[in-house]
Amino acid sequence: DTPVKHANQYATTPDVRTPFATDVIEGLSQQRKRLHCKHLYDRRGSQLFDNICELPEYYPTRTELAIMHRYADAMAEQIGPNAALVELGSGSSQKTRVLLDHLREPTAYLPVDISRGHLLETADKLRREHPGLNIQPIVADFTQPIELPSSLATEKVCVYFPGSTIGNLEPHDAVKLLKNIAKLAGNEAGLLIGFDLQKDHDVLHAAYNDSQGVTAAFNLNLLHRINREANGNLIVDQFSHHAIYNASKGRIEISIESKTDQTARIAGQEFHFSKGELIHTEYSHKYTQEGFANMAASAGLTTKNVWTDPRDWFAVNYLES
Ligand code: AVJ
Repeated sequence: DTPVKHANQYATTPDVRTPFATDVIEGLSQQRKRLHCKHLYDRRGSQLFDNICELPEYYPTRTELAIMHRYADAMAEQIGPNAALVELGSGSSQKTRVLLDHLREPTAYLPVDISRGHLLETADKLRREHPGLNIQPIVADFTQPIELPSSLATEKVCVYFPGSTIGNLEPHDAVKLLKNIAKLAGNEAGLLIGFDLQKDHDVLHAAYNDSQGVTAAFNLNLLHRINREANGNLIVDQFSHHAIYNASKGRIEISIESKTDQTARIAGQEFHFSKGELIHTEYSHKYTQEGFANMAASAGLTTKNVWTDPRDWFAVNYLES
């Protein structure tokens, strides 16, 4: 007789855990609870982030897009012909379309993203728009060293890293990532990167505390994900979105706040949350142009060109090693 199997082995075998559940448990076991921001971008999270980009208060996406429209020709000129374009954290690749439309005979486009479904969908869409282009999506976490297909060994590579995604990383990790990029692209390393600039604190605060609550839904979606994928029983209504600008660190600090004293089970383990306790989920660093150039220099990258918008709210830089 075959023994009856349990529907969910993770519920009954706490030692067998998915990488996601392991990460969640590790983060929630810390003195200061934290959840890695990469986990915000499941399918639903990626959709919600796309919605954030449309919000009236969320200026970064449309500001960067305007910079791309205005200077894509100059950027293409700077990058030069016959480059393979590697995009990190490609999301819905909106800005990439602008760049690809201006690049001179790009040899390939390799979007790298952690959200598989989202990545493959956008790759398909782009294939229809650029039928001649060699498009090779790579499902990967770009904070880990990235391996490119060996077919690119001799190509000139330009890494495109838009969206101020680098702002998620603390300076030490940002430098590590920039070093990885410099290595990845070999001798002819090129990096086109977009990052958010320091500005009026009210503008920053509003961008991460929108009136429609989309940013809150994006942040709290992580709790739903834990319930679904790590066998949690968190009551999401008993938590709230929290985002403040830390001026001395030049960053928005996003957390999930517990509204009450409460206990929950996740992957067979119990966690206590005190009223007012914060679970850190994401940083969004805001730079000065000079500060960014210094950080890049410490990773061995030289700033070759700088493009910005009329209000100096966002910057796109081209760097080489
Ligand atoms: C994707 C990291 C650029 O920091 O502005 C937006 C993420 N989180 N609203 C940002 C985010 C909440 C976003 N990045």
